[in-house]
Amino acid sequence: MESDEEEKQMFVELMQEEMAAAAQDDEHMMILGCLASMYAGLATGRRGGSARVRRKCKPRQRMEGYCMLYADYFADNPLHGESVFRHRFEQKAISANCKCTVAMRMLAYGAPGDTADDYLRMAESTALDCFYRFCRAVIAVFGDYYLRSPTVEDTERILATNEARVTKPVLYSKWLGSCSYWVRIALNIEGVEYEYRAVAWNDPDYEKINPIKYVPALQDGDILVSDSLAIILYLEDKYPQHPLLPQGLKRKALNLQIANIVCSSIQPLQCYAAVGLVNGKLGSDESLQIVHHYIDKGFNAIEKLLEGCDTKFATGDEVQLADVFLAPQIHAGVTRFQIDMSNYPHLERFYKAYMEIPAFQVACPENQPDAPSS
Ligand SMILES: N[C@@H](CCC(=O)N[C@@H](CS)C(=O)NCC(=O)O)C(=O)O
Repeated sequence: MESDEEEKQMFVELMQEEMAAAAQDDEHMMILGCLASMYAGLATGRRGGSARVRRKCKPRQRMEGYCMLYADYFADNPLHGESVFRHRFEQKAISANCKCTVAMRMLAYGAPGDTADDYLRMAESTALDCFYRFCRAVIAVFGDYYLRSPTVEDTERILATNEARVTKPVLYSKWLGSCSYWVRIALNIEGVEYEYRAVAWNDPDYEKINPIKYVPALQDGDILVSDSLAIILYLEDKYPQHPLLPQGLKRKALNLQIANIVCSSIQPLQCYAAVGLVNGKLGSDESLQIVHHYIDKGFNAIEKLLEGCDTKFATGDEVQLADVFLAPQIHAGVTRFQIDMSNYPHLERFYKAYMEIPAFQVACPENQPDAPSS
């Protein structure tokens, strides 16, 4: 529409049309009323404002637009029903996603309410409203659990987690014992830094760590494991990046078999003989004979199990569980019990290879802080 005059003229024509129509219902009266008030608004002229400048306006046909909108959705008998109205108009409302995003951005970045305007097309007051509603909903749903005071279990768990984070595992060990030596090798292979705590003979407090009073024991955060095989399997689970047990069933079983021959069919029996010697119940020759007997029995069995083996280590070219147990047992045989390893060619070969590996060297009894200096 180009000018007020043309607009006035249009209202006049529309009113004449409406008045000429036969309709006498409420809707008709309402349209007439609207047209009349719009015409009156134009007729009284514009109030105040800056000097009027002629500007080119698009002919928007506002009146026709108004009448169509009214007839389509707001009349007593509208063209479209309520569901069409809701579909067309309500979806223009701000979506739940936008509302939640605004609230989360405000919480996460500490962003003020007016920053949502550009990206999410939301006024500051709406953003603040979303924020409060979101927080109230979160508190209503999760508040009972998360806003309660910490329980004893919560506190213990938090303290234990923090302690484990900052504390290295503690290995209770004795320098000479093969059982501690196995675990030291495993810890070194896994690359676990640990605190070495030497256990004195007959230390009465040690019973609190391991009720059977043997070494080794490992305190890892709130987890206390004793018995060497249990500790090594615990490390195996905790540090899967350096597996000591192979995947294949056959090789895995062979590793466990060799490890167990050492830890239950050689070490304890040789240990009893050594204890008999220390207690004066056995003479040194008698004691050594018993040690030789059990070592020979075990080593022979392992040699048979490994018949034809041409790998670098017992069950392959990588160090595995069998090697972790064999190295200390051979070391004890050679350094303490005068075992002639040429009787066990495979084991002799492996032993040379073990002694080249830093993880084994560092774990040697003579390199432990409680080892005698000479
Ligand atoms: N099955 C246990 C046996 C432990 C064991 O016999 N440890 C020996 C040292 S190798 C020990 O503590 N002996 C008694 C002592 O030294 O007082 C394990 O493998 O950890």
